[in-house]
Amino acid sequence: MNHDDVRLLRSYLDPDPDPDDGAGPPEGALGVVRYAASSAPPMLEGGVPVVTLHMAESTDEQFREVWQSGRPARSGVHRGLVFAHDGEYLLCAGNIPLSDSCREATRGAYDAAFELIRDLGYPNVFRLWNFVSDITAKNSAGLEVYQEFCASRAEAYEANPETQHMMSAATGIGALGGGISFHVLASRSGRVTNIENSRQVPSYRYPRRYGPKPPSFARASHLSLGGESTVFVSGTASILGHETAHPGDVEMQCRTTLENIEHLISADNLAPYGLPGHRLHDLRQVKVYVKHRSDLDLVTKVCREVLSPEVEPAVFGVDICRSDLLVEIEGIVPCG
Ligand code: 3EB
Repeated sequence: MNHDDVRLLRSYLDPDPDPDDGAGPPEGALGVVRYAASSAPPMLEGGVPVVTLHMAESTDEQFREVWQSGRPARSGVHRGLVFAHDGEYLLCAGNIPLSDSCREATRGAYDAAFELIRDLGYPNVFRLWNFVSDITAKNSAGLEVYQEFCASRAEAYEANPETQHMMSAATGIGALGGGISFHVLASRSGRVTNIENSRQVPSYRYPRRYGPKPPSFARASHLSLGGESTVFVSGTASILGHETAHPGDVEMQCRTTLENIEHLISADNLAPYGLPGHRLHDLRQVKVYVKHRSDLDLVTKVCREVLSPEVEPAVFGVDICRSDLLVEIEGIVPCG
């Protein structure tokens, strides 16, 4: 590959121009994620992976996120996952259908993703998303779906020590249907630094009360490649230490979440990683998840107050992984 050609993956999040139909993915896309009013398993459309998540009611605005490398990609299907890769970037997506227990299917899907990453040679995972319908519902064994998902994901990471560094920035959030949909972005030669937040206990050290095995993700990941870099901010909630701050108060949860992100990307928090700091105003491609639809307007207002006026946050009314968490926010800081 011509090295001058290596660029960070471009992406954008827009209102879906054509939510009801498949006009097809835009030219040069590595993958497309649709935040839609119904779900579909990930599939290849014209050779491009398309993930359709049930994240909106039919009257809500729908969004589309496009990941674009501009280079020709090869795509395929591997053990139920769809993927595309272009020599520098890999996007792969899977779906675990609804059932009473997601344990084996989650393990199998994560194992398959790790295998693909290894076999195709994209070991530098920098962003993962997990959309989980009925996320706080209990299965017949009395375990919440998210907690069972976390246990199974932790086992997949444990099963292969070389995947530990793949506990990168992630989102774990509710969806309105569709089982568990996940997608992963990885790079061949980029340098990934996984970042923790000094205001929060690392997710993989949460105590047992949040589930039999802790979640497996970093608070952010820094990807550096070809002289450019990006900070990917994980789904962030009103958690201080490991505890939910301001239960029952959505406005304070929203403000605390934004403060958590502000601190996460600050010079204070990033200096130990040898990285410069950023401001909340630098956050782009912001997604906001709100547990109660009646809080959508208030949360949108608070986010608009604090974020750059250039940012149009995509706001979704979906459940969140703990019964007392009311808001979760993620985004990207392009560092040039
Ligand atoms: C938290 O901080 C809130 O399980 O992949 C945020 C980001 C959350 C990722 C995941 C969960 C996940 O614990 C929830």
